[in-house]
Order: sequence, then structure tokens, then C-alpha cells
Amino acid sequence: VQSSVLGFPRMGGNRELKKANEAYWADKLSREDLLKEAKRLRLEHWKIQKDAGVDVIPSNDFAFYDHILDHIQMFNAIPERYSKASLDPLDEYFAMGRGHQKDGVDVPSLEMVKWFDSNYHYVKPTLQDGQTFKLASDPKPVVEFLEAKEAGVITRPVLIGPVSFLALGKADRDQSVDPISLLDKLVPVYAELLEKLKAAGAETVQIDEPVLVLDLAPKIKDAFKPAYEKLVGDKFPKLLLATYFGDIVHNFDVLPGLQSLYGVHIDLVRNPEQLESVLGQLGPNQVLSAGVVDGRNIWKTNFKRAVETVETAIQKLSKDRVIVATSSSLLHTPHSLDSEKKLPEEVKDWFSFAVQKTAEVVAIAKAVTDGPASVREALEANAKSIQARASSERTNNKAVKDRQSKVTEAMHERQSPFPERYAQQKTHLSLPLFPTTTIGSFPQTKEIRVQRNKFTKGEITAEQYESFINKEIDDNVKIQDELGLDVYVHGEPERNDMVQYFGERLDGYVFTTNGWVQSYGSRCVRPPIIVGDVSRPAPMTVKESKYAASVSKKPMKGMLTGPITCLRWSYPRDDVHQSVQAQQLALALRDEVVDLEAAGVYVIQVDEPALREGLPLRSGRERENYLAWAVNSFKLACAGVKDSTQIHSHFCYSEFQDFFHAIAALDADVLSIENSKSDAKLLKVFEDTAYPRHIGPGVYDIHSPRVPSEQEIKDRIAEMLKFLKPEQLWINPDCGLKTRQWKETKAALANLVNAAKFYREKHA
Ligand code: THG
Ligand code: ZN
Repeated sequence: VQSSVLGFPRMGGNRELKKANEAYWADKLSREDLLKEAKRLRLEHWKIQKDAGVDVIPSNDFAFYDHILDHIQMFNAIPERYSKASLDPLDEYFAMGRGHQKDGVDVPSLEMVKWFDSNYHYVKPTLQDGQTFKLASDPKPVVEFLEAKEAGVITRPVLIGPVSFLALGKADRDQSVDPISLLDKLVPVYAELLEKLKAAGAETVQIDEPVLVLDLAPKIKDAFKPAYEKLVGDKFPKLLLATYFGDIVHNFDVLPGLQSLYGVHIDLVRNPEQLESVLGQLGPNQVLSAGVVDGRNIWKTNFKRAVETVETAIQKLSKDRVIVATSSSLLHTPHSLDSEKKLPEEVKDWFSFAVQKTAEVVAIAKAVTDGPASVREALEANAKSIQARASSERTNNKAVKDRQSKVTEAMHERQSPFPERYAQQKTHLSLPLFPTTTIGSFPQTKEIRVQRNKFTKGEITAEQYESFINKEIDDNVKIQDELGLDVYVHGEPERNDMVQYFGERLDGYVFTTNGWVQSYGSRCVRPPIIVGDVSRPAPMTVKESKYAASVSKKPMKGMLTGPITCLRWSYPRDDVHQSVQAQQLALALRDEVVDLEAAGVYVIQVDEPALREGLPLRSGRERENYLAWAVNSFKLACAGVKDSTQIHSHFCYSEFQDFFHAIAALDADVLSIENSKSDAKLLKVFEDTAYPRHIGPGVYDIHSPRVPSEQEIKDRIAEMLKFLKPEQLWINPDCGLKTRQWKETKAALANLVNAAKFYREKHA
């Protein structure tokens, strides 16, 4: 039984690729040196896998920016606005990924979207009416296959499949092409590429068709058979069709058309129950690649369970038709546990990052090939670790469990319906018509980062740091006084990442020092890890918010990250359901909300930008279940306050048209929502269903330094008033102002306040 990895993280153990890319973009590294560094990383990653004993090692899993973008360029699916700039190919590639403003060229990036339900983002293929495709002269998969071969590693190249490439794409703006209609033009390019790979010596190719886990329109389903018929034969490598992040049972009618392929990979971590039925669907000689090592999380694999799963497949298929694999690419896991020096030993033993997971597939494959005795020590150590985690006090916190057992329905509901609450809030907070506010964060200046670093390193005392933070808050309050805003924020100078900040203050979480994973392009996140039952040992934000409220003559808004966002932007536990973890987070936040109120903070914003991201990939019961527990956890976090305290929430990053019912169900008194694309898509939602509470669709886009004029903001408000009543409208920017400079922030907010005043007088 072979062992295999579907893809390895690209960044390097110290984010070398991020640093090299960013240095190249800043003209501080030559193209030649960037290419050299990338090659060094590829060779290093192949060596890690080879030394671990992995049988099937991927190539072409590397990408400077994004692997889908690699395919866009390789197939020459490059919109003219990029190709006509006549840039060097590498610069053209980066121009599509991140935009290009230089030497008279000014093009924005292509759209980037979430990769299924992961935290990775890919560049969307953006196609034209009359689109044609042409294979690049030295296709990257061939070059990288040969590079590995030269280094003595025979790899299995990874490609995104033609159906997924098109199904994940879209027509360019102003174009009307249906991407899947381009399949006949695209398949010959795949044929050419596969022939070249075969000629280079590639025996098998991993061809990813992850759209098979989604609900598919009939025309997408029907596209598989004719496409793959043309890609099977002696002149091509054998194709392993890979799926992940879900089951493929609902798309079984596609499989008979794919039985001439070498094999199929399925995700048996996410959907172990699909094994039996997939086994029944395979062709007589087809191979099953069993994804039993989680590519999306950091937990050590339960060897006993994985071996049992693989044995089940072997019984049906025999040993030579089963491969032990990671469930998906390891792109979503940090590089190596070895660089973690500060994790508590107890929990470090529960983890496995990419480097460790490569060893796991090898051990599992050996256990089923040569028998458990051949890896007895590894199996025993694994069993011990799994057992230790299951029985640890961290994962069995009685106080947390007792509290959860006492949660009642009533705890999710505010005391009174919104109209009564609002009547109290209006007088309690002295809110004018068209109240103005901001989303929470103010510019994070260099000085703030310097002081936080000094504090983290112990170079200044807690008292010194606190007085620095208080001074920043004083400044922020003064600026808001001068601007004449109505509901203030303290500006969050004390905070780093909006999830990390809370995780660091909650029991049940741990943090890595180097556990970076790619989010998009060169950007990485270091997700905190939920290792056990979550609880709040002490107030988390009360000190800063209380201080801010005490120096402010207007209502001060407290700022919290909601339970679903804390869950989704962390590595969750895999031993209890996510709804249980969300409820624990909600109870911790509920205490914080109540404590803020007691400290004199009567407006509290609980952000849930990840609520939409958590939505299961397929429609139906699973989605409804998710929404039920997700909405409930938000309500549980917020409902402990008096009617006179106002709960806000903020949403950005995604389209809300088809999701607004869930946001409305949160029962937040006030919502602020990204609305920067002035096409009124968001506002149209209110055409059909009147929104019953208060709402501030953002009046300007904070993602650029551009200062919107007062007139522009007035025009935006006028547009909103076509859909919303004056009494329900709040005036605020689109999102937090953390990444902006003060200069443009002050100018924009001054215009915003004036625009609000104009309407306030008009409607007085
Ligand atoms: N926090 C966490 N997860 C997230 C987000 C977050 N996942 C989804 C979304 N936000 C991803 N968006 C971003 C935005 C910016 C960056 C990364 C992901 C970013 N990262 C810095 C970099 O790579 O240079 C690192 C920042 C740091 O030093 O902490 O800019 O907000 N948990
Ligand atoms: Zn936002």
C-alpha cells in the first residue's frame, strides 16, 4: 500500500516565500533571486517528503501566489487588460493576483474568493465571450516535474481539473459567457499538457475536481464524461481524480463515466461514511486513494481508526488498489511542529503539522502493508497520545460542561422585542436621528506596533504599556470629539488579530509561535488552536473599554469578536461537535458582555464576519442545522443585557443577498454592513422584506486611501433612503480603519459627519 501527500505548504518553515515575494514586489530582491528561493523551497519540501518515506510526492503544488492563478496563466486565460501591458510573465502573473500600478500600467487584481470552506483564497478564472486557450510553451507542471526528477524525486504532478477550473470561474465583467460552455476548447489544452507530462516521465497525475463535493447543475455533471474520455489513453499519464472537503455520494451518477480513470481520491476525514458506497462505485481496476490524514487541521491522526478504514478498503479492493493519503492538500496546515518551543508539552503531543503528517501517511501505509508489528512503537505512542487527549482535564472541564447543561431557551432571547428596547436605548444613549459611528478599529500606527512588541518582549512594564494604551485611547476620544461622532469606539490600540486577542484570554486555547498558514497571496494567518473546553477566567476587554467610557462624553462602544468567528478562524477541536465549541465561546462572551454593561459600556458590538463562511457547502438540512446553532450562539452571547443596552454587529467580506435572513435572525439592535460596491446589491434586499431594526450600510469603502467627498456620501445616503426609513439608518464607514492612515481617516470621517448632519436637519 502506497503512502501519498496531495500537496505540501509552500511558504516554508519561516514564511520564506512570503518574504521573498514581498521583497521582490518592493524591488528589494531580483527576479533571479526570487526564482532561486522558490526553487530552494520546492527542493526542500520534496526532500522532507522523500526522507519521510512518502511513496507518492506531489509536484506543481507550489505556487508563487495561488495555484489556480498558475493555471489561468498556463492556459493563457489572461484578460486583455493584463496581457496588453506586455509585462514579464512573472509580473503579469502578480498583476492578476494583486494588481499592478507602475510605469504607466494601472490594473486592479482579478477577484479572489474563498477556496471552498477553507481560509485559503484563490484567484477566480475570469473568462471572456469568445475565450480561447493556449498552453504556455514551458508549462509549469512539466518544468517542476523535471526539476524534481533531476533532484532524484519522481513526483505526481497536481493539476486542477478542467471541469473545476471552469466551474470555479466566472464571466469577466460585461461578458456573458457561461464558463462551462468553454470545456470543448479547454480539454485539448489539457490533452497537450498531459502528453508533455507523460513525455517528461510522469506516470500518474493527480487531477483535482473538488467541485464534485458541491451541489452541481446538470450541465456541470454532464461535463465530466466527455472531458475525461478525451484524456485517457496510452499517450497520457494515468489520472487520479481527487475530491476533498466533502462527500461525492450525491454526485455518484458522474462516476460511471469516469471508470476508465486510474483512480479516485476521497476525503475520509470529513466524510468517513462515504467509504462503503464509493467502494461500490469504483470500476473493476480502479484505485482508491483514502484520505485519512486531516489536511485541514492540526490534530494527530488516530492511527487505529485510520488503519481500520484503510483495511476496510483493502478487503474490498486488495492492497495494490489502495493508497493511504492526506485528506486534502496540506496547504491548510502549518509547516512543522518542530519550531514550536513554547507549547505546553501535554498539548504539543496531540498535534501534527504538515511535516509530521507526511510521516503519518507513511506509518499508516506501513501498518497495513507489513502488519501492525512493523510499526508497533509508532502505533503504541499514537494510541497513548490519543488516549491522553481524550482523558485530559483540558478536554473534560466539568465546570464548563455543567454550565452548558444549564443553558435554557430563554437565555437566547432579549427581555423585550426590538421596538421596546429601542425606545429605552434612544433616551438612555441620547441618540440623534442618523447616528454616526465607526466600526471599531482606528489606524494602527507604527508607534503602536513598536510599543506592543516592546511589551511582548518584556522591554517595557505592564504599567508602562497600559499608560501608553490609555494615552492612545485619550487621543482617539479627542479626535472623535472634534469630529462630532455620536457613538465612539476606543480604537483597539491594544489588539492584534481579532481572534488571537480573545483566544489569548480564554482557557481552552493555545497559540503557536510559527504556525503560519497561507490565507491569500503572501498573506498568512496564525490560527489559534482550541484544545479543550473554553471558558473565560477573567474579563478580557473591560479594562480598556471602561477607561475609554470614563473619558468620553458620548456613548462608548465595546468591541468583541463573536463565537462563530472565534471558532472559524481557529483550528477547532475534532473530538466534539463545533456547535458545542461555539456554545462554550458564547457563554464566555456572554459574561464579557454583561461585565461591559456593568462597567458603564452600554453599546456593545459583537462581530461575526465569519458567520457566512461557516455555511456548509451544500444546501439542505446541514445548512439549516448550522444556521440554527450559529445564530443561537450569537444570541446566547448577547442576550444577557438589559433592554437599554444596545447590541451592534458588523458584517463584511461577503455578499449578503442570499444570507440576510440569517443576519436578521441575530436580533442585533444595529447592524453595520459592508456596502462599498455601490451597485446597491445589498440595498435591494430591503426591497422585498422590510428590515425591522436599525442598520448602517457602509457609506464609503475603507480599502483605499481615497477620501470620499461630502456630496458622495450624501448621494449614498439618498440611495439608502429609497430602501430604508430615516429612523432606522446609521451612518458609518464600510469596515474598521486599522489599515488606514490618520490623515485620510479624519478627512473622510469629517465628511461623513457633515453628510449625516445634513440629513438630520432635513428630516428634523
Ligand atoms: N484573523 C484570522 N483569520 C482570518 C482573518 C483574520 N481569516 C480570514 C481573513 N481574516 C483573512 N484575511 C487576512 C487579512 C490580512 C492578513 C491575513 C489574512 C495579513 N496577515 C499578515 C501577513 O501575512 O503579513 C500577518 C499579520 C500578523 O503579523 O499577525 O495581513 O483577521 N485569525
Ligand atoms: Zn469589516
